[in-house]
Amino acid sequence: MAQTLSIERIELHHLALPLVSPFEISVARVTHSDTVLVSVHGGGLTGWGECPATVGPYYSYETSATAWHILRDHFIPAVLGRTVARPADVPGWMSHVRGHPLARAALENAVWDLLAQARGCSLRELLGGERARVPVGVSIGIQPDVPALLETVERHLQAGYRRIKLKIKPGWDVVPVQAVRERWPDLLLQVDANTAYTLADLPVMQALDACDLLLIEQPLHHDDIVDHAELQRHLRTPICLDESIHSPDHARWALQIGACRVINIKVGRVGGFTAARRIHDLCAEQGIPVWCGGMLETNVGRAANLALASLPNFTLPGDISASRRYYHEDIAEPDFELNPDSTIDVPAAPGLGVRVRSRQLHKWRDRHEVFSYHVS
Ligand code: OSB
Ligand code: MG
Repeated sequence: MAQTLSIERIELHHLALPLVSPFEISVARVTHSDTVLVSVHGGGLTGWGECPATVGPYYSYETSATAWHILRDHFIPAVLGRTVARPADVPGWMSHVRGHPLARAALENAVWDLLAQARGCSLRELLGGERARVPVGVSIGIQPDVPALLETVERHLQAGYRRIKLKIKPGWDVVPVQAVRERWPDLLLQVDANTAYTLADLPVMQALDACDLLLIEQPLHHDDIVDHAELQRHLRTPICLDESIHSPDHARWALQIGACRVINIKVGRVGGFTAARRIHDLCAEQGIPVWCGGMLETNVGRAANLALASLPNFTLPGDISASRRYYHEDIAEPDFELNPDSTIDVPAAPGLGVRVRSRQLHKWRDRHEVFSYHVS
């Protein structure tokens, strides 16, 4: 398509937005978002992207501070002032920088939003997504004890979620998972260890294997695929990789050696929509189901996740819950609601289909920087 745009200005916005309730995973306890939003301005339009870094380098090595530095000093200078015709042009402009996928994705995805708006189509359409609503579940953090866990699961089932993911760690695994399984024998249930185990924990994994789980997510080291392949050979339950898959090549290598049978695609972790879509296509060719992971995003990142999850091979429910589960006052509107069939509607308005609430942005923004392109 001939529609091109000049990238005239890019802004960075850091937000510290308190979560409705703290979220605990094996490696960290999260109480608020530590998000960098990127806005890309051109042709009178503004595109948004979210970098959902965690408070410290716990999920990956990136933090909001490293993302800010890499965006300001490396990615933004490589993109500012360019003329863009297709969003898939953007990764090439940034390919000389190693790593930093969360930062990279935020900028690339903002350009996708901008170009979708310029063409008057939704991000879903620009990505080639097919579905107008996508199946979703809820991810439940580590709880203080089993009664609290059962109560939390019950509350989310009441709210309409039909798939539950439990965070586990050594000392919080077989007992709570068995308790949930006994209480709800037919529940679509899966677990996520966020890298907390080693091959020496095979007996724990075998006990979980008997719990009729949809999948076991990232049990072993964050940059391992070899031990995962060994573990998968001992389990009936599919292993799903999250932290270990950073690119289409990582996905191909993991599948080649049998390290997993399912992949969690997070658009940030793999560096943007271009890579995310490639992983989706690769998995589809190999008959490997994928699902869309979450990083406690604001509605900006949630809209992006919904557009991605509308692609046809996202057959398992995503970690994309209703807005009210995350923040009291989200930075963008409209809020996303859960449908009675445990789905969420994919935005149909142009671009991401959400609008940043400037009052909220100013209230929660604690750092802001503007980069303008001047022809010299
Ligand atoms: O491993 O999926 C994960 C949140 C922070 C870091 C890692 C993970 C998560 C989640 C959040 O599970 C799921 C959501 O956004 O609802
Ligand atoms: Mg995970």
